[in-house]
Amino acid sequence: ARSTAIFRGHLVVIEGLDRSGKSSQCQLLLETIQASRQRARYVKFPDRTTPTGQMINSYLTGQAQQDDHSIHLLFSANRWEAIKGIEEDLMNGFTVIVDRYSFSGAVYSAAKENPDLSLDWAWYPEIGLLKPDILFFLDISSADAAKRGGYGAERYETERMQARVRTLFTELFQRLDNVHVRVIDAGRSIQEVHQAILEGVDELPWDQPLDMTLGKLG
Ligand code: Z5A
Ligand code: MG
Repeated sequence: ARSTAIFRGHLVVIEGLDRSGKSSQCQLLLETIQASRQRARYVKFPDRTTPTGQMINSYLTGQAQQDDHSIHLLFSANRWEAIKGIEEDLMNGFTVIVDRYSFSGAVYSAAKENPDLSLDWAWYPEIGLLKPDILFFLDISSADAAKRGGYGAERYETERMQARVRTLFTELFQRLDNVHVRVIDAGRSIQEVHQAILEGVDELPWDQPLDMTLGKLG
């Protein structure tokens, strides 16, 4: 009998600005991969269902106060506690689609303009987490995002914050030269954005070992 190699799945991260369509695209990608009879799973950060996630949710919705550093480390802990499960799924051949990850983690905290919380400081707890095989950054102008509805009621959903976030994402990607980042024009239709993401996913090689972790900023 012919033996078939079982390859690990891909770690696909979708990042982007507010209302750039991350969750919509993750859902579509999940459906497309599953429709082609491949294994796939969706993970969203923050995962608000765990104990750390519930604390994060209370903070984001304004029900609880937190020191900037403390909440930052909770967001990071919320990823660290999930990473073993993600690794196991990848090794079992699942493509894992991640809706926001370490990149949002560093950028939103650094955007607070707290002089004691630099981008370098914010990135540090992410070092050692699994590195995505590909990261799609959904780029959208603030004008186009505004057409998709006003700001929500959560903390960080202000124009000043979002402008800082955009600048910091650019700086972060420039300083991470070994992360495979693909910037996607997310101002197009949902289907057009989906096609652009699929093209990137289809190009990924299948025979890579799972030995890649996020490293220091350059
Ligand atoms: N945060 C942090 O500080 N630290 C961390 O470590 C992490 C996150 C992981 C909550 O995140 C906050 O946590 C967030 C970052 C911070 N703060 N802010 N701002 P969240 O991921 O839970 O927030 P969200 O509300 O789910 O995400 P979002 O950015 O606002 O939305 P989205 O997922 O990018 O977009 P969407 O829900 O897919 O689409 C938005 C709307 O636009 C919806 O009505 C769609 O139908 C529509 N849409 C989508 N695509 C299109 C296109 N192409 N055309 C037209 N309309 C579209
Ligand atoms: Mg979302």
